Amino acid sequence: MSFDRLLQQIEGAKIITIFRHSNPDCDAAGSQFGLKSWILDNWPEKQVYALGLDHPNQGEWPYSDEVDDETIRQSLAIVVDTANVERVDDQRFATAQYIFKVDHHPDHTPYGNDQIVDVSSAATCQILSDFIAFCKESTVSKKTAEYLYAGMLTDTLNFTTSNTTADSLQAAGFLCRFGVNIPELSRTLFDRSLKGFRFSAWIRSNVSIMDDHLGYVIVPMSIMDEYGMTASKTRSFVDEYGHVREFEAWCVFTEKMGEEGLLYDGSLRSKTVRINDIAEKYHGGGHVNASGVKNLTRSQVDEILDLINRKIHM
Ligand SMILES: [Mn+2]
Repeated sequence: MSFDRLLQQIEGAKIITIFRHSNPDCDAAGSQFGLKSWILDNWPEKQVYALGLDHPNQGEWPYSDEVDDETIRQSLAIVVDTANVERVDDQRFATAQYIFKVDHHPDHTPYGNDQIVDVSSAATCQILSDFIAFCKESTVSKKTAEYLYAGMLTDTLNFTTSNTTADSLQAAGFLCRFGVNIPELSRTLFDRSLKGFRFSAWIRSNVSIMDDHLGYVIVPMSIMDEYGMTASKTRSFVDEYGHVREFEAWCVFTEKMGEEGLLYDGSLRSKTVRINDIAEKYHGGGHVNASGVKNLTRSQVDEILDLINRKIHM
């Protein structure tokens, strides 16, 4: 059983480094800081470091630790929520003594010495919650529980995504027993700034609609500047289109300057049609109903919209 092996590795390691993907969402940060916090709840003498250069742009998270190369070389590296090696934020993970991957994305390119990959889990935080429940009688601080709960809440969009299951709710329920402040945490994660409130009005009023069922927008750099939005923050507004009865799929593309002209990154979402196969054709990927694409030309954006639209009508 893989939970056994993860526990054994943690018990046996003096130094543990925890890595996440670049441009971390709350599941990446939550699983990373939740695991670090839980290890220290139970083994305060261990050296545990959470690494990564980028800072999450939702919720409130500690800043990453800084460690030298030698410490990483001597460590057990646990990489959370990251499907492939290229996406790990801090490539020094590869130099660690032992590498353990914990993830819920499709495992196209396994890496490391051992792994727990469960694609039926709605979040990596759900896997870690199950892991902690498996480690009976362990200490779970409120902080640990809140980090993991935050990852579950955001990856499942408040337990509404198609991969939310009874097991997800069970895992969240388990965490809440350790004192999670549900309304406060929810406000920390989902309340928006006035700036964001205003930008949501822009993104709603500028939606383009294909055949009533596909809503999308391509956000120019000038608009992101005007509203003080980064590209990744802008794409996170894709959820603004997620509650329109007529929409089967919805996308937000952001413009950027590439070496040979304008390029586009996109966030793609759908209710039921599969879109990650389309994303994979265009340097992207992700979950069945939530994927991302990068570095597209303008005509590739149109191709993707056309492919999604055709799939809706299949
Ligand atoms: Mn995740």
